[in-house]
Amino acid sequence: MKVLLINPPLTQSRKSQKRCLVPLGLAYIAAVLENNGFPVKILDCVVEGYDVEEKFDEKRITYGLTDAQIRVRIEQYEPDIVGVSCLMSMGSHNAHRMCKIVKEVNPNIETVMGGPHPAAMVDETLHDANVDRVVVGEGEISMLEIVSGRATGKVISSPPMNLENLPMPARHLLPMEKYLKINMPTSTYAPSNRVTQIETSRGCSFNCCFCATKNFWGKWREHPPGKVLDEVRFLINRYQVKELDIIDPNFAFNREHLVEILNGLVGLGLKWANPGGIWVGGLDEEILDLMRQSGCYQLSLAVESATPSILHQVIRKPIKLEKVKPLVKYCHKIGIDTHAFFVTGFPEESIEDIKRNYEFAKGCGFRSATFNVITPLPGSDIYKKYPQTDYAGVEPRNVNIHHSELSDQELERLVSGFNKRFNRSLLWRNPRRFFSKYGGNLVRRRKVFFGRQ
Ligand code: B12
Ligand code: SF4
Repeated sequence: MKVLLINPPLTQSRKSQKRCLVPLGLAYIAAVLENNGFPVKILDCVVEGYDVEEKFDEKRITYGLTDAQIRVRIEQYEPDIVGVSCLMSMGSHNAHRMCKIVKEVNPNIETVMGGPHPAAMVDETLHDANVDRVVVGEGEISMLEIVSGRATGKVISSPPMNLENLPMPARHLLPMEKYLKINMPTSTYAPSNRVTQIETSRGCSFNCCFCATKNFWGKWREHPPGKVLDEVRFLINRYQVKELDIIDPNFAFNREHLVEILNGLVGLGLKWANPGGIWVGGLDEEILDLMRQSGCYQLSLAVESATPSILHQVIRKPIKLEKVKPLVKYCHKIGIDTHAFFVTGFPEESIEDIKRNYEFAKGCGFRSATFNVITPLPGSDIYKKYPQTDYAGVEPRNVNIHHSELSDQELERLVSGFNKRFNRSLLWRNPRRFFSKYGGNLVRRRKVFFGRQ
């Protein structure tokens, strides 16, 4: 049984920073299959075709290998099973296109789709005749069951794993040097030139209304710290990694786990960030000191809303707003840069509530901030209330839930104004920091305007 795992090309707004991340989920699945004696390859269309851009529509591009190139790869390898990853709803059309190409090459190849989007939209995904099966939840055990011929039915799921027994991701099946060279990790601010992704835990025990994590992964679970630190040392020795891009959804959830990992990182000479956003409730001065000592250069604080009723009753994030300003001040004192995440535009928010987010971010002294418009993502609780059909448009720049007092255009303009004003003011406050943060973005935009496309 030969298996090919595909990470499809990405579609995104022309204005967004392109990224190129190691598809860790596929690498974990591949490791489990290899350990059980199955031949497996990973085709990451993003890293292999990073410079190939196609117009998707007036506002968006798709980047990655072309369909013709992908077809050749499938023909050459002749797999029996192809697994296609579909993490983001806004990219689901690309995952479906991969399955179509597979079936055109050979209709006898079995296609399996997995990831948060198909797991949330099982029936719709299976409505596509090119998709034979959908995996719901973590893929390692389910894919092993499928490849071993033990799985029955079109929808396969397995209970959350004990991560202790999970092997290291099969990075040897990926062109690691290419990721390190392209150097477009999650962090816009990465100061190092050899940055790679790592996971130290899965899931989250909270259930913020806009997030798909809890419903997909279940409660927070740890990779044992000793195992994580072995993996870090391996990354340093094998790939000369200088910086970790920690992709955990809630890295600061369990203090004991966090402290053990941070203590292990001290002295290794690495830098790290957790750019997806850190839980404010897990931070205090003692932890921040340890974070700094262990190489943390930047924290993105997931504040979400400056209005307590929106934060606690609508969003359901357990944090205390009064903690934020002193934490930001302390971060700056010890040399950690700060970014803030807000999500706004809930129908329950008044215009004053929406504007309060901007003022709060300014008042706390954050160096930069992202204000997102509430996006009903498949897999999140809020999606059940506001289901969407045009997934390509379900992204935090677009208004997908109508506001009671503002038109869609007014809301979009207001929020995009926050982003521009807040981050542009950094240019005048601190030009050096502005260019170190946004230099990469500016280069990319120059390419959009003057170069390819
Ligand atoms: C890294 C990341 C990214 C990276 C890209 C990752 C990549 N390789 O393509 C970047 C930074 C580009 C990104 C961008 C966005 N992201 Co993102 N991202 C993540 C993040 C933090 C980690 C993904 C990861 O590596 N996980 C760890 C590995 C081990 O898990 P995994 O890849 O999911 O794989 C496991 C399972 O999903 C499953 N599986 C996956 N593929 C397959 C395939 C098969 C065949 C099988 C059987 C199983 C399977 O098994 C794997 C092992 O258990 C997740 C949250 C999270 N922690 O999972 C959000 C997440 C995937 N992102 C999300 C979102 C919303 C976005 C954005 C829209 C956000 C934005 N601000 O614009 C953009 C969209 C980008 C685009 N153009 O499409 C949502 C998706 C929800 C949804 N329904 O759309 C998530 C779930 C976070 C959330 N808020 O809930 N993201
Ligand atoms: S947004 Fe963060 S804290 Fe909230 S449920 Fe998702 S991962 Fe957990």
